[in-house]
Amino acid sequence: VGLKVAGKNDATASVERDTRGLSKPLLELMPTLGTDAFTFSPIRESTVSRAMTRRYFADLDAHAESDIVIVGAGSCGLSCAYVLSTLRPDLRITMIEAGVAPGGGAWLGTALQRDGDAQACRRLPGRGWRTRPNVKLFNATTVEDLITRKHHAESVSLSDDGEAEDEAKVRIAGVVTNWTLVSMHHDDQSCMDPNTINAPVIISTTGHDGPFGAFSVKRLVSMKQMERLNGMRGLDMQSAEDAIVNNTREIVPGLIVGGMELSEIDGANRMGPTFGAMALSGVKAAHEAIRVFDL
Ligand code: AHZ
Repeated sequence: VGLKVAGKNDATASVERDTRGLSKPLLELMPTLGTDAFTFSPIRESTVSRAMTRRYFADLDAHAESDIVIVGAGSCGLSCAYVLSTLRPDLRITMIEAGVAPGGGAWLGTALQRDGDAQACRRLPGRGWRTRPNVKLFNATTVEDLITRKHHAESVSLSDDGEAEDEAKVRIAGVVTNWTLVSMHHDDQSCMDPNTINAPVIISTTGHDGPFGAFSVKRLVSMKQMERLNGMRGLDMQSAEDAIVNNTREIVPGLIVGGMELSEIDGANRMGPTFGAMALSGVKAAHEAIRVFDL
């Protein structure tokens, strides 16, 4: 509770005063450890419990109405959050990440290499969300549906039989969330009510198809907003990087898609662990989100 260890570049780890009055650097405590003289001051479990739940539920309450929600904290989502929060500190930005830790595929991809854009991605988590007061990351939380509203297009085109084609078109107006472990058990448990976050702009960066990936675009197909997905193609780094950055865009009103999730819509190639394009797709998604938000 209240412990905060300084970044790895600091010469020594420093510790902020916690709720029990611990104020000395961790390294200075070493001589007293293992002696009878060392003892923690008394603590009650409920103090810790309250500290955790009070803050968590206050955050949930504050972010139930957000300006922008980013789904997925992989390399694309994190770079997007960094740019968005830098350019627009006035916006309330919420990140939802199904996994326990942010980073997505970059954890494995950057573990396989040691230089170039891999290093840049490794640094993204610290810069992208921890240091920005207007970005809140909810980890271990899954987006399990999209909130929709009827879309009122300015010009409604007519099909051959005169029926309005845009009648069933929607705009995305928020997300439905649940704790990841709950989302994974809908088949064998009942009455597990989700939470919701209303927001006029959603940015989906959930990666290519997999246990969690390509979430929003698959949902667009089942919601009949998109006829079908073209599916990610085989590995071709030459074409994949350009395609992902160039195709980052608003797919249906209120929903911007970036990163490898796009490859499932457009049939772009697999990219492999070359994360620079993911970071740049995140930059483009941030600018696109500001454009849509300001409309
Ligand atoms: O856990 C997922 C990951 O951290 C998270 N995510 C997926 N579905 C979600 C949902 N709710 C909340 N419904 C969800 N979170 O989204 C993150 C996606 O990160 P990523 O690194 O997989 O995607 P990216 O597009 O930022 O980067 C892709 C990197 C590449 S390229 C590639 C290849 O060419 O094979 N493979 C990867 C992983």
